[in-house]
Amino acid sequence: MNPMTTAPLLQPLADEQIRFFREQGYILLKKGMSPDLIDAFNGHIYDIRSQEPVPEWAGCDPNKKFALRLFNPHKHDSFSRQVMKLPVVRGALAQLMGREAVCVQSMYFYKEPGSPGQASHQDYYYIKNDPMTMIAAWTAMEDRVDEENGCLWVIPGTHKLGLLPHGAVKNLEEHESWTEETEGADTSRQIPVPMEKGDILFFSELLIHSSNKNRSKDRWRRSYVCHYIREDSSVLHREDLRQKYPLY
Ligand SMILES: O=C(O)CCC(=O)C(=O)O
Repeated sequence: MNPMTTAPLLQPLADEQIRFFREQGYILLKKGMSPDLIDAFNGHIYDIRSQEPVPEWAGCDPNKKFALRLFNPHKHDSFSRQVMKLPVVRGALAQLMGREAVCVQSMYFYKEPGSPGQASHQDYYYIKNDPMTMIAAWTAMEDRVDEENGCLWVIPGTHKLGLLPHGAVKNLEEHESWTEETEGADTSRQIPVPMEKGDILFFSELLIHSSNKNRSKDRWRRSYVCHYIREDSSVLHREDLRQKYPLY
């Protein structure tokens, strides 16, 4: 017997779930990340912005240290990279893409009470990649992520529409002004995706999705969102996202 073996990839998704993703453009993996790991990661991210001075890469408005988001922590911080490489995420992505994924972007959202959400959009509009293989993994970092504190909303099946035009955000009370909004989408078909701590939502780069304002009094809506492409894809337009991070 050969005592050496390469660790096999996890295969957390059943065939039926992979079919659901192909049909609807998303799939929710319940309890994908352990609450202990999330608590440690939330604390670690808090510590990064609590440093004096805040490291340059994590820079922010000094009066709003825990607002909006931390952009691309995986490029600078090994804990963020480890969470980006979670074996269950790596395995699910390989199942959905047909071969291994690499990471190109990460975002840690604070979404503090009272803060606006992000208007309907398709991620491909912001990150053009060829061939089109990008999938996001959006992890809930709070006990409850729901309509009150600004959960994600998706329009099932819209990943089959191709890229739609995007224009100015229409409702600035609800949504951040610095983003753009899909035009011509039938938002009456959108559904909320309530999540619990550690649930991971995988969704296609063409799926129309959004989030609303955090209307809770005191519940944050932290999330860690990483974007992955198939290892043989290349990011074409965004120079800042060209570096591919393997998941092993
Ligand atoms: O978390 C949110 O509110 C929006 C995130 C999002 O739309 C994205 O990562 O593409």
